[in-house]
Amino acid sequence: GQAVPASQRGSWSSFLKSIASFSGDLSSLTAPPFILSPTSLTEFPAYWCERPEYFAAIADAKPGQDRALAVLRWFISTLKDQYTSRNEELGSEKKPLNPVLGEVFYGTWPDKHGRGTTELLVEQVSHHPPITAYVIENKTKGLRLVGHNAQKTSFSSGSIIVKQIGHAILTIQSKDASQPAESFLITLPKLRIDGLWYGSPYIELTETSYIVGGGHITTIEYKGKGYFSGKSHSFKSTMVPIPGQGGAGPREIVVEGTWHELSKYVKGGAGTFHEVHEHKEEVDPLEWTAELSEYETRRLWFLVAKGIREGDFELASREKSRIENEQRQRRKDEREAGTSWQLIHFEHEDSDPIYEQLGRVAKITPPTEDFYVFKGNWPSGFTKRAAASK
Ligand code: 0T9
Repeated sequence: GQAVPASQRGSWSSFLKSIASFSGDLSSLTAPPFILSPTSLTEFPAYWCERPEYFAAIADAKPGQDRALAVLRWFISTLKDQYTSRNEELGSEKKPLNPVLGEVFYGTWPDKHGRGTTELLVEQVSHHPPITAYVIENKTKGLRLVGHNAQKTSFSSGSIIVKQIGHAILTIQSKDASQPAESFLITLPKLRIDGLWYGSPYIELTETSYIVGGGHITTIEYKGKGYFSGKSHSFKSTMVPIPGQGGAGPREIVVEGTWHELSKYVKGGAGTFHEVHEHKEEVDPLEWTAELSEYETRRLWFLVAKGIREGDFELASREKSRIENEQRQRRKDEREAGTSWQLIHFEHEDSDPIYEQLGRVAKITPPTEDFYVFKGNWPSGFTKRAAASK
């Protein structure tokens, strides 16, 4: 464990032992201070849009294969931020703060070069197990991404294996209002967390994820060192027309490369498919107005995050315990009153017809998944801000 501070070696090795003998919800295990991140998982959905121009470009692409390629390009453009940014900014993967039930995060990316404003709304819809639901919307472009995330973790030969549960549905409003909206199903890759022994964990993506819609199925295979290209963070995506819905264009498009740097067409096209540039735009959080909940993530975790950032772990752990005790008390009060916590922005459904329909086409398993439907109730802070920026 070279990366582990000498005073925390013991607690790191007992943390690793508890991971190894444990499977399920890792978020509830207590980890040594050096590995704690000051950011809650409710902020993670912002990674879907740190390069808002690629999101907006989906609406501008011609329906069919061009649009399916635009969705793939946007998806690939998000992976570097989703899976390597903590390493780049904090030195290694870190353990995020475990959101409380009802925790929310709201933010925007400004309009630039006519791409439209993009809005983000996130709500923690379950604490045990942790489930985060989100919406990302660009109204100017008629784009809306709705999804939810949970994880199942296990331990295998020194690595943490994370199966992502949940999916996202991207809806594109047609410019011709009489035409129906188009939907894409996006599934999520599996993760392996390596480097634990040395105290410098990092993520590698493994297995397969899918994008289905626009008449096409894209299968994305992920490999680490020593496979397609011998490089870390490699992928190979294969796009084929949905049988009977192909339309014009080459039959099969294959792209290969690394998701954090450069990928190229190897079939059905030529040259660069996508190069990840350094310029990303972090989301601009809505201010804590009185109207925003006391559970706004940066307000809720303010002192915990301060403690972690400034190395005042006594402050961090005292505040974290205060938040957790308050949660236990709330749940107890609800049980005694015979009430239960009501979701703010979402409604839970046991199945998702779009997942079922598009998933069947690509033979995605499981054949059905639950879903959190967005109620459409954006807080009015978004409208105020949009008006102010004009
Ligand atoms: C959705 C993403 C997800 C969330 C995180 C596994 C993980 C929690 C979930 C999957 C985002 O779109 C993408 C990126 C990173 C994922 C996290 C990495 C991580 O380590 C944590 C887990 C729960 C841990 O904190 C494990 C213990 C820790 C000491 C290892 C660094």
